[in-house]
Formats: sequence, C-alpha cells, structure tokens
Amino acid sequence: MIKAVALESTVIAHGLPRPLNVQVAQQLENLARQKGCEPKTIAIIEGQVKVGITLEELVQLGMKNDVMKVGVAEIPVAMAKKAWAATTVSATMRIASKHGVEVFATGGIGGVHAIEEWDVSQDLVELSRTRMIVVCAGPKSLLDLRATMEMLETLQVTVLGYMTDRLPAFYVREVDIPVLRVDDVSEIAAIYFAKCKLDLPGSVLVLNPVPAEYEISAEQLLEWDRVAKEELRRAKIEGKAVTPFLLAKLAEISNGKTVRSNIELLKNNVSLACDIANELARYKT
Ligand code: PSU
Ligand code: MN
Repeated sequence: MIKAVALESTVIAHGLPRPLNVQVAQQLENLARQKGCEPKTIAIIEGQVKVGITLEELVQLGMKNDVMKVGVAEIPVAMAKKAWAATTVSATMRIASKHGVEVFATGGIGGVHAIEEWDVSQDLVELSRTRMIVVCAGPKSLLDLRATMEMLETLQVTVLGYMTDRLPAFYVREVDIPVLRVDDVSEIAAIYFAKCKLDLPGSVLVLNPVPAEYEISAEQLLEWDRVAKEELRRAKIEGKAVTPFLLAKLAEISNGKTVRSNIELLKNNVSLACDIANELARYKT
C-alpha cells in the first residue's frame, strides 16, 4: 500500500525565492517518491482544489505574480473567484485530510506573532481540529515561541519533539522550552493510533530539528530577526503578508543562509514524514 504524503504550496509561492522555489518543490516530491510514498502537493488552480498538482501547475504556481495565499477561511473565496491560490498549513491540512491523507510535511507552521498587532495563525486552530500527523521544524524564531506553545497546549494539539526534549525552532535546533520527546516512528504511529482510538480531534505535531550542519546560531538569528522586524514595522506590513515579508528579509540579510537552512529542513521533514507514512502503512496492512 503506497501512502500519500501531503505537501503545502505557500512555501513554494510565497516562502522561497524564484526560481529555486520550483526546483525545491520538485526535489521534495521526488524525495517522497524515492521513499516509496506518493507526494500530494495541495493548491488551488483556477478555483479548483487540487490534491496533487502537475509539474506544469507547480511551475506556474511558483512563477506567477498574482497567486493568493489561502488559509481555510479563504479557500471558498479562491474557488469562487476561480483564482490561483497557494495553501498554507491550515488549508493544506483541511483539504488533504478530507481526501484521506494522514501525513503532511511542511517547513514551519504559523503561530502567534505578538509584535505590535495581535496576529494568530489559522494553522493553530486547524491543528486543533483536524486529526493528522504534521511534521515541521518548529515555529519560526520570529514568532512569539512561548505564546505559540501555550496556544498549542490550550488547543489540545499533541506536540512531540523528534529525538529532542527541547523545542526545535525552525532555523535553530532547540530553544529552552520543554517538549515531549519521541525517539522513533513507531512511537509516533502508536500515539497517532491512540488518538484515533479515543476519537480525539486535532493533530499530532512532530517537531523535527533542522539538520545540525544547516543550523543557524541563536545569537546570529537574534540579530537578523531584530533587523527584519524593524523593516516590517517600517514597511507597515500586516496580516497574511507578514510571514512572506519576514522570510524574504531574512534571506536578504543573511545572504541566503536562511534559504539554505529552510530547504534542508524541508527535505529532512519530508523524509521523516515518509518514514512515518510507511510505518502507518505497515500497521494497516
Ligand atoms: N513558516 C515558514 N515558512 C512558510 C510559512 C510559515 O517558515 O512558508 C507559511 C506556511 O504555509 C504557514 C503560513 O501555514 O506561512 C502561515 O501564515 P500566517 O502566519 O499568515 O498564518
Ligand atoms: Mn496571521
């Protein structure tokens, strides 16, 4: 039984620079195939919800200028407007789960931004509603990490650190916030099945630290974050544009180091998601 693994499209359209974004998206799909899984990159093409896009669609999604960024709330808008839309973690989860996909790999989830405006990502709400396994490298350092973790707890999301008991925070392997540790995929599968057995809503969120050789030091990142946030304030960017703006700024300030790190953590997450999907398939056959 070949297991499907969902991939999101906001990271392609709004998270990585062109034309690297398209290459990376293809690499991630190929990696999943090599690991015996079926990649399903989720997106909305001319108003049509797609569970798995073609190569041609993927290229266009990565290169077009007017691609919407949609969370769950905006899916119907993109459909009615017959728009091209990239799906965030929340929208990808909802669509993938409706099509029976149980495992999803992404780079980073949205969380609580507490810069000046109160900004909480739809991702957190969706993680509390939709039961699937979501693999990511943790919330970005640019978010308010403690508030994000508290919110995940309030929302009853099962948060696990993969081979770590300290919170992975995207470009950084760990920060000093405790998480429940798991050490192998069979443990993750058992936790997911227990959640299913009790019919508990919400996800199992697996936090997979960025590979050590691509980690960015916390001190370095603190400085880059400070500059990026200053520019955000100056540019008066709000809402959905915040994450793409900050990612692009960090890429610029770091001379591409954050992009390299982002790509490697994505691959690492797809690889773990496939191992988990294969483990689920073993139980089910
Ligand atoms: N974090 C990243 N890269 C990304 C995103 C988050 O490091 O590309 C994307 C994901 O698609 C996530 C979305 O679901 O941003 C969250 O956006 P917002 O904060 O506007 O909810
Ligand atoms: Mn937001």
